[in-house]
Amino acid sequence: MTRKLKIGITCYPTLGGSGVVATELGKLLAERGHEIHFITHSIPFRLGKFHKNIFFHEVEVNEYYVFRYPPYDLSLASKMAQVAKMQQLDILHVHYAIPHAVCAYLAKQMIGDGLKTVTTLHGTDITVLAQDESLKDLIRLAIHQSDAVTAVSNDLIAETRSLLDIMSPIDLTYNFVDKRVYYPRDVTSFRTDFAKPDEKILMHISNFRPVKRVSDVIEVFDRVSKEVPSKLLLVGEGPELSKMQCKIKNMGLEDRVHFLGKQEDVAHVISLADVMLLPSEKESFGLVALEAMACGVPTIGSNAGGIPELVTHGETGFLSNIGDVEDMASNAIKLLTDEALRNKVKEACLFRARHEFCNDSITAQYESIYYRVLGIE
Ligand code: GMT
Repeated sequence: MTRKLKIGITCYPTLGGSGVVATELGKLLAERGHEIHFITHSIPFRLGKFHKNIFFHEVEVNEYYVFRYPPYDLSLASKMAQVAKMQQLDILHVHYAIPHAVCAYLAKQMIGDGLKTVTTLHGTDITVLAQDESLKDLIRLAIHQSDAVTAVSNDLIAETRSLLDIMSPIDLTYNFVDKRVYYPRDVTSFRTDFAKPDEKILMHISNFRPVKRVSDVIEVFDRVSKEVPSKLLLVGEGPELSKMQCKIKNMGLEDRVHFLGKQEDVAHVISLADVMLLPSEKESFGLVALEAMACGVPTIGSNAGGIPELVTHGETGFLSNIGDVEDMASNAIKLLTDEALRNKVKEACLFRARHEFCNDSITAQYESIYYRVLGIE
């Protein structure tokens, strides 16, 4: 029987796709009998109910009065070392390079080589932060000092190599969804809250940062709604939200747009949609497009970063150049007005999500990386 491992996981617990992936991975590894220790500043928001084999260790910052900025990173590194020692961790798996991979390196210095570290790169830790000359060397150091490095798309691997001049191996581990959670839900009873029976629903879910180009979402919807009776549901919150509210008002679209704020039960919400819009400027993977795909909802968006590795143009969605809202709108109109095409694309979405991005196979890939760094083949 393969040895069960003790694995520490650090991620951003309260926001973003990287935190979701890290938390879901922890839950799945725990189901497979491994002991999981989350080391984070708060309980990961997707953790939910009590789980066998999962423990949570809270990182508390030291607020000593001489500190102008309480050093969270040092508290995290100390906590990692403390938990690793107390729980005899085999592996520390950190998600997002800054500061987590640097903290893992420090923890390893405190514990010794018995503790192996794995870093998963998620996107903006490379595509945005590694462009910053003041952080570049630090990120490169953290990557070189990890016992294994994984990235969520081939595009991100290529970006990491070119931006940081990294030659060492990087494993590809795509994002995944739990097929027991993400499947088309019956939402007939609450669909009527948002749209009439003859109206289509377009949806966008994000953290409303400039990189998501929410303004393009509105431009696309404006064009679509002139041709197809439809509503736009905006899910999530973030810095661009109020600007987008103004834009919607100025364009006279208020009656056709609903803001749903942050939502917990994403599979239910996504099942309301006929189309997901993801016109991002940068996107290393695009977890929301996979969540949509698994619920049978195709994505119309940009061909940025890793999106084309996930969305097959013409089969499970339609991709255009960044900012080409005319093309995105014409693809959406084509899809929303052709029922046969919509059904075909929906089937292709369900098949691809289940077969290519299935929780079982991606969890097994992470497991084999852990065994490899531990020298257990
Ligand atoms: O989508 C975001 O901006 C949040 C960000 C994060 O760090 O959580 O997402 C990144 O990681 C996700 C999980 O691997 C990927 O699916 C997203 O594509 C990636 N975001 C970007 O590259 C902008």
